[in-house]
Amino acid sequence: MAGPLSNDQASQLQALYAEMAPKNLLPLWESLAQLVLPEPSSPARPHKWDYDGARAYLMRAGDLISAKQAERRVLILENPGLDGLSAITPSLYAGLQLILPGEVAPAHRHSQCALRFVLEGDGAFTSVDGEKAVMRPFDLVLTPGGQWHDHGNPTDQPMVWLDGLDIPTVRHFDASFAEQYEAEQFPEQAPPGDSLNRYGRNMRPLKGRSADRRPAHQPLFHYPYAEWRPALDALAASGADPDPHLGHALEFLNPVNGGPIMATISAHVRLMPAGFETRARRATDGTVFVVVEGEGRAWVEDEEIALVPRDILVVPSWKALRLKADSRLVLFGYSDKACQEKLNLYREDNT
Ligand code: GTQ
Repeated sequence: MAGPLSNDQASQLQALYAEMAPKNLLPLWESLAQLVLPEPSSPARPHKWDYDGARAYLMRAGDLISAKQAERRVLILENPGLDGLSAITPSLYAGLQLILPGEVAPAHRHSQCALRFVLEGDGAFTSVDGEKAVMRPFDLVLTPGGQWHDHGNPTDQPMVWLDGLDIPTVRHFDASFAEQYEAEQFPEQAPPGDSLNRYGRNMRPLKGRSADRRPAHQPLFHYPYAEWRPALDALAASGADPDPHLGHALEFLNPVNGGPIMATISAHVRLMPAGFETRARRATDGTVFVVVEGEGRAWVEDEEIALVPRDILVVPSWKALRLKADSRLVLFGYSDKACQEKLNLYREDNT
């Protein structure tokens, strides 16, 4: 529109809007600039949850409701900018799940993809289509969409892990289906660790029925700390220069195609040597980080955030992140990069 509106024009337009609104018709020209942004302007805010603080509430919940009663006893980590949405970024969900000794979280399946990143305890399991992954600290375990899963804790210590799901993405597409299994646990189909043995070592079964048991597109669902942590150390020890924006960083892969771990979620780990300071980097994938080891500081734009082990930090889309390792710093991170790349939306800016 060339030039400002005359008073007469403006008042006639207001009358038009008022008449159209009850017919569910709206003028695009009043909102175009907010709908088609020149660059991302996330409603999500950077935020850090300290583990000990959140854990105290989770344990109180543990005294008040059983895993069975709750179906999943989880505290949702809701982004302070996404009130009421149960979302940590506009596309992703995060929660802290507690399973006490002897408890079972009953079998169900749903469209949503989930990852679990173990924060506390050693020896509980997630069973996926009847195969257990025995969970140890800082293991990554997947329950891809559509697969039956239950959790149980046969140990004498509480188990806590971070749940990362694509709940808001599935909600966005209006595509959620979920069902309970008829029994508490899905019947065992294979010994614990079977898929890891067959698909987790850069190999795959040459032949055999068991090769067909897992869904062909998603055979591997356990990425143990005992494997990913030494890989990062070896990289650091090799003399390779850390990436100036990331440090030494490795992405978890689906062995079928070398792509991201699940259809909607990507995950990675990174190691920054003591004293290392990254350059600022921004990307369109708002990312949830867990501090695995070490102490350091993050700057999200100008906000400084101290980091200690088990802290959970969310960095929204297109906010510049800079990290400094005060001691050797190891982070796990997950984001919707997998989904954005499929939609040709992903961008990063490494300045
Ligand atoms: O363990 O299946 O945090 O279905 C949220 C939804 C965990 C789970 C969550 C879920 C689960």
